[in-house]
Amino acid sequence: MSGHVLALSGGVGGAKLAAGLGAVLAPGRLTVAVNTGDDFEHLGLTICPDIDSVLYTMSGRNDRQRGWGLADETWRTMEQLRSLGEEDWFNLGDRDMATHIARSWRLRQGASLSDVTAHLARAMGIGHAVFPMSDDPVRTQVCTPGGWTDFQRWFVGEQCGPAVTAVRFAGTPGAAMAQGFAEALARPDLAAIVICPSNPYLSVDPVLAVDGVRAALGLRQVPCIAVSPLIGGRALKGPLSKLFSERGLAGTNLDIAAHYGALIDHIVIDRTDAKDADALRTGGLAVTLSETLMKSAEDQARLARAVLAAVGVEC
Ligand code: FO1
Repeated sequence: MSGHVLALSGGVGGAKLAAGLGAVLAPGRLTVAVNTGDDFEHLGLTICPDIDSVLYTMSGRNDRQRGWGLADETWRTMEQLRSLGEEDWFNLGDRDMATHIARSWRLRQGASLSDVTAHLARAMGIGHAVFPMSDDPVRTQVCTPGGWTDFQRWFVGEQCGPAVTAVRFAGTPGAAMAQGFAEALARPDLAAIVICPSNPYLSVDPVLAVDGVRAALGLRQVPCIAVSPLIGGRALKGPLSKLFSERGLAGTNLDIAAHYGALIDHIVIDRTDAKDADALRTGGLAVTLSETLMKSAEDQARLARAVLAAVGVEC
């Protein structure tokens, strides 16, 4: 089957699969709806880390070593800000800063986040649609022993150190799906929905918390396939494995599948986790084993092809 593909993505890992899907699908066949729960205002700028990761990775500009931001980055503005006594816990590269300035300026002129993101995607030569999950502000907050904290303060400022007892998405309910996201979900030629290998609690749940998303996924007429962020039973980067243990969970693919429940029909897991396949199948899911590590653009495209083949979508 040909048709359109809708991908739900968070930052780094999700962005890599989004880039792979973008590379193997003809221009215009992919819509990526991106988590904006990580967004925040910093030094007068609107920062949208997951949108940035998706745009930079889909356009091949991302820094693979660091995992976020642009390749070939310099940090002179940051040094200068530090010397002026400004906050320096969140690093803004010189070239990356241009994205935040352009976004903030256009938002201040009255453009929506969808319009600004579409403009940035076009400017970066991306031939697919990239939308924020919502044009309304949604802010992920984590509850730690010190109380509720904004996501980036905990993630970058505290290096994910304090234990998390609860997560909330301020602005939900009440945040509407971005029009482009809602339109992609309703397309008559929609062939599949892909949940990218992002953190289910911190990156995918905010997307699912947007008004109408869970209901629309519940009524889907097409397969919804999730790609597990686990490799060898652990998240490669980020706090997912820590969050699992803080919840008293073993943190295997069974926990990922249980978390998504009836929202998914199919899961792609890494070959190193083949031992989980039988139990997942017994639970009613179709399972595809693949190499899910994405070190290069070729890896991204290979995994994208495996995901699309698993749900019978031609590329
Ligand atoms: N992540 C860090 O670990 N440290 C940083 O200083 C940092 C700065 C940053 C600036 C712009 C941007 O778009 C992303 C940035 N990130 C940084 C990544 C970001 O905090 C997280 O990777 C995501 O929010 C989680 O998906």
